[in-house]
Amino acid sequence: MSDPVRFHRAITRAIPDTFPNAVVRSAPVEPIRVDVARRQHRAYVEALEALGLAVEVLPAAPRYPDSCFVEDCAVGARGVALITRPGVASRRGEETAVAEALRPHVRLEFTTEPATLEGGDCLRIGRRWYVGRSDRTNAAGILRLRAVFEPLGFEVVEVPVGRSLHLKCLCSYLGDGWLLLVEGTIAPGGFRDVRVLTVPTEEASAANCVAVNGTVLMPAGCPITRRAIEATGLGVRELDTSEIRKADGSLSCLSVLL
Ligand code: CIR
Repeated sequence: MSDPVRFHRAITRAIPDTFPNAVVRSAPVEPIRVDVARRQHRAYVEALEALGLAVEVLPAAPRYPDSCFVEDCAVGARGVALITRPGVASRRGEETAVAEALRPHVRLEFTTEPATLEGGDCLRIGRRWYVGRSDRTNAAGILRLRAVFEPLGFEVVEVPVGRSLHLKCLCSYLGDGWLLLVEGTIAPGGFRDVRVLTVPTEEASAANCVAVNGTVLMPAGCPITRRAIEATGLGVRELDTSEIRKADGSLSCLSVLL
């Protein structure tokens, strides 16, 4: 995990039959189609493989409807993974299988009550962690992140995310100093040493991208953001996320990258 946009391995987890019971902030207009969600997940795994990553797909865990969103279960850098404690009770326990998958590759640290922390709130840019203070990540969770990563040379910068689910619903780091950020949300000045690519409100879902080895995986159907990313010289590949989005997820939440 030495460079945030150079990765060689990904941990993912298959979509369970119970996926339609995922935690959502408002019920989708159309019900979640599990078969389509699985196809979209498979395309995501294949896209990571095509970018050179060894992808591990953990078996589905029907007891945890949200368990495909592995990003929330671990925060990793520099050979260490901090296993989180999710902010919603129904997701607690998902992190165990993710920890076991990471154990052969990194040193594990853990998060205990009363701390809550979710990986969707943790954005790494070089030697800084930006961490969203959200309904899912509390002050004790942020303290835990500091305790694990400051001794490794990281600065931890807290960012209020307002009513957003996670920090990474609003922004993604693409590498080369480029930060995607939804207009009118977090003040760009809150991020240091970056060049901001503004995502228009009507394409807000495009703010959650996955940058891997020079290519940006982005949600399909956001042409303004796509053109802005392409203008940086980075490669772009669009992925359909319609069913994942119905469960309040997007691309980054589907993997832990090492
Ligand atoms: C949840 O509410 O926890 C899930 N339905 C969605 C989690 C998405 N995670 C992420 O973006 N990191």
